[in-house]
Amino acid sequence: ATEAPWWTSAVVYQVYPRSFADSDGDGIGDLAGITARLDHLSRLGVDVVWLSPVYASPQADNGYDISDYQAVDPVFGTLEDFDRLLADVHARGMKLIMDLVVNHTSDEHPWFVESRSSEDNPKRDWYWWRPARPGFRPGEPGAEPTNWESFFSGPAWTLDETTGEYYLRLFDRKQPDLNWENPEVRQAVHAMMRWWLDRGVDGFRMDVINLISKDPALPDGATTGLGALGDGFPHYATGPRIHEFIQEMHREVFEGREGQFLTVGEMPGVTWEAARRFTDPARRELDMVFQFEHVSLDHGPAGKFDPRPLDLRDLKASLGHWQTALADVGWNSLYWNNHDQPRVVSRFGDDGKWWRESATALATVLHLHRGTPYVYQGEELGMTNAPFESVEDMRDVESLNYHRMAVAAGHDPEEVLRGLRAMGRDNARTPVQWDAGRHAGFTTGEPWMPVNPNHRWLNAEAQYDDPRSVFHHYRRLIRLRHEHPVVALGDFHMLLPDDPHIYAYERTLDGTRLLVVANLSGEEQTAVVDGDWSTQHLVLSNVDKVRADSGRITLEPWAAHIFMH
Ligand code: ISL
Repeated sequence: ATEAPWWTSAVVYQVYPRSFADSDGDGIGDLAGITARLDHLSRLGVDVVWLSPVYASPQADNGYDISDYQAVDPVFGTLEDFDRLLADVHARGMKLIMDLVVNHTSDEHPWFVESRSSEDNPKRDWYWWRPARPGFRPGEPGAEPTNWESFFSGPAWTLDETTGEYYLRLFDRKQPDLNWENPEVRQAVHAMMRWWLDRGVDGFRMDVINLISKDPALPDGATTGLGALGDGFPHYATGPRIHEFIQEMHREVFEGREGQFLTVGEMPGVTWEAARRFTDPARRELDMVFQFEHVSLDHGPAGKFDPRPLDLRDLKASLGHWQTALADVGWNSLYWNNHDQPRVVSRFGDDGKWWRESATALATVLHLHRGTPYVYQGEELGMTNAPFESVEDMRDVESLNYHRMAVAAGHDPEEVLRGLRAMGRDNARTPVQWDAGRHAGFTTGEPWMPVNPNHRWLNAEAQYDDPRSVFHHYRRLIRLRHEHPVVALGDFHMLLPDDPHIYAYERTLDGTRLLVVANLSGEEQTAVVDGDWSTQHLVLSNVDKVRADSGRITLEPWAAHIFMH
């Protein structure tokens, strides 16, 4: 057996630069703002910073629409600001990974500007161009080359007047999909990646990387009842050449420098079977992937904006299954939150009466699994969803498009708003709450998106001096992973799978046994588990009084305990 890679005991912290910290008062977070707040990350004890996109971008999707991969957007600063941030991160013993968004570019990227200019432009084939559907005139309803629906509502194709052809864009109209079938595209991406690695970055989080191989026949998707649009997912996700493309990327970019970097592929809809292949070290593809099963369990029949309550048994079955599936081969990533998900304390916890308890209980449950945990900015403070009054308070292209189209299709506007309030991505994007002052210490100007009014009591400054705070709980969880190999590497065994309120599991490594038992409900529970689990073995809890006697454990609302012997 070889030694476990460094990232098996690491914790990653995601920074969404727009909302992290603003240094120049323009109301938008920036690189110098991050550099000025690195103490926060050192105190927390994380190992890696994942920086969401800071590249040049028209910001149609907050930087996930890139117009120059080798430049920093002026809104975030300069390349010099970036180099300073990277140097300071390294000086503190942390690493920094970049967001790699190469399924699509901005429509303002020079590659696309050229590509759209004429049908015989040398870069025409760098994107997916197709004529209108036979028998339809360009622009007519239904004339799109396929019936695929965009992630951001409506058809996945946009007509370009220049040539009268359509281009594929699985996300916004300003995010045309690159054609990875074309080797020049792949070479350009590899060269760009090497440029960043040579600059000193420590790896990449790869945006929707399982979408880069499409079935070149572009078949229509199955239609599901009412809507005229079809589900293209089976034809553009984890397509025929996906493993080939990722292995080629590994060879072209990382070969000979293995072990230094971290690669994590974001993969909506990925199955555990595919995830095993992507993360099997022998296949030389990726270190880990972000899967979406556990953050889809509360989606209703009409999708993510039709939420229903989570059944804890489903969550345990799902995460437990991924633990087992990637036990002998591959590696899991662990997350509740990122810039696309509502805040976990509001979603699966209780952001009212049991705010602190539920935020820390959920953190405990996640962080003691086997895998690499990701903390999204503000999660370590227990930040909550935002009190959006109307759609005017929202900024996200996904939410705005969905609202417009759902209302136009005759849905009840109040219902639409309810879905957006619960599940909208803007919940994750309100500014980080540093202190109780004006705009939470995020900016001296007008923030691009209002700060949550609860920053008066929910903020970093208030938590630094409070040992019971959410912040210090996260800090302790991170330290446990660093100090105890059983947390990083131990085998996982789910306990009490049928209990609707208790999340419990064991981890074992060599002679060490570790028990996590958490009450994810607002009522007292009793857990009965095998083994000599008593208070003298307690390692960490989020409540002051713990009652445990030979495996009979009383759990106050949202109590979460870790035992070890
Ligand atoms: O939140 C979603 C929409 O319902 C997800 O499906 C999301 O769009 C998907 O996870 C892909 O996300 C990534 O790529 C998008 C970008 O908008 C997201 O912010 C990014 O994380 C397009 O680049």
